Amino acid sequence: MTATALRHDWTIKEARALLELPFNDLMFRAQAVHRQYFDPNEVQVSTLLSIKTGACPEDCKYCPQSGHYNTGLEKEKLLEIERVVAEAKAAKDKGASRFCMGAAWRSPAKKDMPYVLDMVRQVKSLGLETCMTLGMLREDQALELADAGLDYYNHNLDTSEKYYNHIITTRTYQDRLDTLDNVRRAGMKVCCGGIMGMGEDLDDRAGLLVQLANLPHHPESVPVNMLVKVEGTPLDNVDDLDPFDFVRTIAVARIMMPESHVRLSAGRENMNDQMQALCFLAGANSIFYGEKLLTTNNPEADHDRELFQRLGIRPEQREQAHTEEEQVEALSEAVEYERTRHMFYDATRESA
Ligand code: SAM
Ligand code: DTB
Ligand code: SF4
Repeated sequence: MTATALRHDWTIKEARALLELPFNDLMFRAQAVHRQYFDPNEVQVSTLLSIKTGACPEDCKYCPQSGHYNTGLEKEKLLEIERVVAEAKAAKDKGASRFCMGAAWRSPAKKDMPYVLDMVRQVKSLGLETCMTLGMLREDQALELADAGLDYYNHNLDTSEKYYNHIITTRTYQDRLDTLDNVRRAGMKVCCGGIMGMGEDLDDRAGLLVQLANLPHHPESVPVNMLVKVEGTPLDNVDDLDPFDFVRTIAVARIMMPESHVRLSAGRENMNDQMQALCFLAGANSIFYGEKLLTTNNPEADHDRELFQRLGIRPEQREQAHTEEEQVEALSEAVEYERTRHMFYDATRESA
């Protein structure tokens, strides 16, 4: 079978037609595409940590961390590097392959960059993939992060261009596209998606998917978040999205961006196991794992392990999961193994 070709010329009409397919037809098509590019029983696992919490100058209406709304959130300064590294180690021990660090900034300040770059280097040296989401990036900042070894940068478009102004007024859609361009040109992988359930209509969901799929390169990672409604934010009382419409969005993301990891992101705490299983069937193959997202709750790690087991899902292993230390250890184990074989000539020993 020839693999579905990657396209960058999707129209809203096409995306909308996919979203409106009979549910079973859509699931069948999404699963067929998924199997051309991925092992259907593997899901990538990332853990999130908020490295700077609250008091954000932006006014994103969904966000508990915006300083414009009173959500009762406790603010925190930039975390110390040792604390971040300890959290990353714990995430790795629990089975995460990627560690994502998020800061409630409009963009990183000059004084914070050296700390952030050090965090990237130290977390990476543990053998984890690294991801950061720090707000808007200039070209020079993106290059610095890439040089430090940052693998992924997360920056979401959140919704369609048409609905965007209803959700955020302190930065434009074009600002977001510019950051994505800077990240891509610096050579990092792009993590970019959006939020469903903010009162958007079908055309807005189609519009977001078209924006993502028509980028010059599809984002390697596409987080699809279900709005987590937080008291004190303007979207606290918005109507619930039909859960099937959420699953449909995942399926259409899978069809339009067949090579990307589609992440079933925020909102799993309010989804039952059956709904999550439908999302995996629709082609989601990545999750956030660990009890906390940035500031809100995520399912218990034990519950996710059990769900994976019940569904026969394995956590995806990263291709090069080895730190320098692990490589040296693996090499000395190999030498030790050879030492025990009679054909091995050991120049470090005197001949018998
Ligand atoms: N300040 C940076 C930025 O906005 O780019 C990084 C952190 S921000 C919290 C990262 C993303 O989290 C947002 O773009 C949004 O898509 C998602 N997010 C924030 N609050 C959310 C909520 N209540 N429900 C679902 N997703 C949310
Ligand atoms: C993304 O798309 N979702 C994550 C991550 N990227 C940074 C964040 C979800 C945040 C949910 C609200 C909170 O916990 O504060
Ligand atoms: Fe700030 Fe990011 Fe929250 Fe917007 S989404 S208010 S930029 S932390």
